[in-house]
Amino acid sequence: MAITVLTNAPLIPWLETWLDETYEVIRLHQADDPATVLAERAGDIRAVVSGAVDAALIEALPGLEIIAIPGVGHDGIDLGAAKHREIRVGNTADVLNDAVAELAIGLMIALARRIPQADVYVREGRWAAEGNYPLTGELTGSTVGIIGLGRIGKEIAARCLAMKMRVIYHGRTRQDHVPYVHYDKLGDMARDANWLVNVAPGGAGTEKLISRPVLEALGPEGCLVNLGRGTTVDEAAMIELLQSGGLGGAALDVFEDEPDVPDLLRTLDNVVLSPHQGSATVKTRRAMGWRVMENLAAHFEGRPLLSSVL
Ligand code: NAP
Ligand code: 8YV
Repeated sequence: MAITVLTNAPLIPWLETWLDETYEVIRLHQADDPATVLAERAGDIRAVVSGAVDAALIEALPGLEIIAIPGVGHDGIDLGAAKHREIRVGNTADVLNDAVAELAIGLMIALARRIPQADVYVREGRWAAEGNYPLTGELTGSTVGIIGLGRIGKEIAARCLAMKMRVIYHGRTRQDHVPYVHYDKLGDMARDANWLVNVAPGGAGTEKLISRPVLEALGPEGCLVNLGRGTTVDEAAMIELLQSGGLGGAALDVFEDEPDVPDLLRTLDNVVLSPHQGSATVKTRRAMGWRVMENLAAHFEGRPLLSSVL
């Protein structure tokens, strides 16, 4: 008999197909009456493929053995509830590092060189009408402070070195085997950096970590790049400082209330916006989908998961 898997949001098409080829899939988000579906089928469900699983859903599924996240971040999963029930939690760590690091560099260059704004300048005929676009900044020779020098952070650091930047980092732990200066205090790093690039995870431990004082320490010439989670930044303070000139610029792939982006942010010229697409390449999303399948197969065959949180 086929193993039953629950999903509660659309997944990449390949993963939807692969799941259908291997498992019985219950798609809660497509059900007319999700509560009835859950009441009738809860006992059959052995796996959930989702990045959003709360304690109530875990409690509603007495046969749940594994949560397979189609991403690396686990801030959408109630890990406490999963641990309590000894439910395994797999993720797609590592397969997306390069794609996310690549977008980080892309956003930095786009912001420093005002690429989106200059593109509009040409398209609107202003080059011919008004003359050359104003001079911009550049990355070369500046200092980048990475918040969260983990799997993705290290790939960003390597690419920043190639851009001839100096790399420093902040995290809760000093890492012995990296050639970058560690800062215990984020505010101190912000003061010493021209760029802050955040790839720390979301969740309670990092809520508004990039606070108003941190942004003020980064200052009028400083730029923030956020690919971690929107919750890690005091978004209201960031917008205010971007508007008043207290912060030089921001390039943002993640937001507090996705997919809603504050109107004010969308009007600012010193900002580059990206719709949470760090891992959103064909190659990487395929690899992430495949990792979900590998984690499920490993679990049901009694092997260790290929990448896991619990
Ligand atoms: P990782 O290897 O676990 O690295 C996370 C880093 O964050 C670690 O170096 C950790 O260092 C640091 N960190 C954790 N809590 C912290 C805190 N309270 N203060 C300061 N630093 C802290 O994770 P990863 O695979 O690189 O992924 C990182 C995050 O990137 C994910 O959780 C996700 O939110 C985000 N992400 C975004 C996209 C996108 O499309 N934009 C794609 C993938 C991932 P310490 O333990 O020493 O503090
Ligand atoms: C994706 C991400 O947006 O992996 C993560 O933590 O934020 C991104 O890769 C998402 O998880 C895709 O499902």
